[in-house]
Amino acid sequence: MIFDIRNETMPRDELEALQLRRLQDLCHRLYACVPFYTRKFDERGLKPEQVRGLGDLRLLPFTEKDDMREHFPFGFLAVPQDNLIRIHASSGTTGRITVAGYTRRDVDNWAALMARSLAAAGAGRGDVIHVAYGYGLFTGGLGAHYGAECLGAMVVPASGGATRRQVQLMSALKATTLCCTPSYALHLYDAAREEGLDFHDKNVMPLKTGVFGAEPWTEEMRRDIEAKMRINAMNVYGLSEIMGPGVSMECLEGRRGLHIYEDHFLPEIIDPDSGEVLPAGQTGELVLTTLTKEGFPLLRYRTRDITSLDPSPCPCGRTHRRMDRILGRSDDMLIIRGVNVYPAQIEAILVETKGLSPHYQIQVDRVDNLDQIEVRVELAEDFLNSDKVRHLEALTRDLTRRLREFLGVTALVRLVSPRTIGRSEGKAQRVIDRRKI
Ligand code: DLL
Repeated sequence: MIFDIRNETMPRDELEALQLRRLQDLCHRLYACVPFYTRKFDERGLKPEQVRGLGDLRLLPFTEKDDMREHFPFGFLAVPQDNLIRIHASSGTTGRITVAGYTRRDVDNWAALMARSLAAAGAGRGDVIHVAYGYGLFTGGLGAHYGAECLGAMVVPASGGATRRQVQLMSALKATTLCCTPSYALHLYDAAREEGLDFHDKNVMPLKTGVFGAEPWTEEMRRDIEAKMRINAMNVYGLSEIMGPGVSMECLEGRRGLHIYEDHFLPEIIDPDSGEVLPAGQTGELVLTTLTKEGFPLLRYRTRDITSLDPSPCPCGRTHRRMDRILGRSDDMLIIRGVNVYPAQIEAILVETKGLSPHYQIQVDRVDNLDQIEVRVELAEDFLNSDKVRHLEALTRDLTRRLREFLGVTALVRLVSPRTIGRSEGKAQRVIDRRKI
């Protein structure tokens, strides 16, 4: 079903005219209200009036995640702060966090875009939408929640955790749509089997659709989930800096690529090394400009997500271009159980810890459909020679606790003897990711 027929099927020429008007308005707002952008425009000798066509987008400056970190927390605010009604943040609780603030209209727009996404997956009034994305600073839970309400469906705000109870709830309340990460969906499936709840028996588990995202997954994983749960497993994409889930979404008819809601977001694909805009169809880094956001609007935000754009018409009738599923990242960010983790965050904690050396390796595996992260780190020579060695257990415990506190994920910590982690002549191989995604 198409939730917003007028905007989702707008003829391309009309859509592009709307995008241009919104881009021009955005440039004026940013130039007047956000000193970061005033400076960037001035450095280029650019005035907002010089943006006369969508092609002029490439004259405008990029925005990087580091820019947002440097201007933490409110440097990108474009409205008086008392216009904000909500804050979300990207995962991680250290200084590397980035926040985004939403005005009333931002929250309403987001709800409508998530409602579009759920409708594209086949959900509507009368559906029971079980939301097992985490509620909190992470955008998954509340994003899906407001979208489900906007659609007029009934929402079950389960959030993450207590997996067995979740599957019982799904059966008791007759959930028809599940929103969570694809790996958690598989974990729910395993838990249901243990509870004797059969997804193939639609009287017990009437689930028909999954709206999965927040981490990379493959076509093989989709087939696996669909066969196990007998559902349509649909891909939803988004990021907290831009809005949250609902930036783009697959439709049932096409199922190849995710429609980017182009009346709200302007996509480009660039070469991540040179920053050059790539021609249609080529694979590169996705860059997004927010056309309607009021609180924290962003110009040419470098997502670091690798994909391509497909301008060909879709059988569903939506005119918004589609992006391929995310093929990778142009930086070293890992997504562990839906939480974004940078190796540099781990390194920062290790170097702060007395008794450790700077030689470490991060191993990521998927066990029983759940991500597991192990941090192996060498003890310092002088620690081994000291009488503190009997405190090894305490050191392991302390490090585990601090990694959990600062990263938001539980890592298995393994302290190893000096010089046991392989050295490399070039770049150290810090991360071994054994998940097949
Ligand atoms: O993950 C928002 C979200 C919540 C999306 C629920 C979908 C569903 P962040 O925590 O800021 O926001 O992480 C954003 O997650 O840049 C991608 O690298 C990755 N990501 C999100 N959706 C997908 C997806 C949320 N469908 C980062 N496929 C993004 C692959 C995804 N990667």
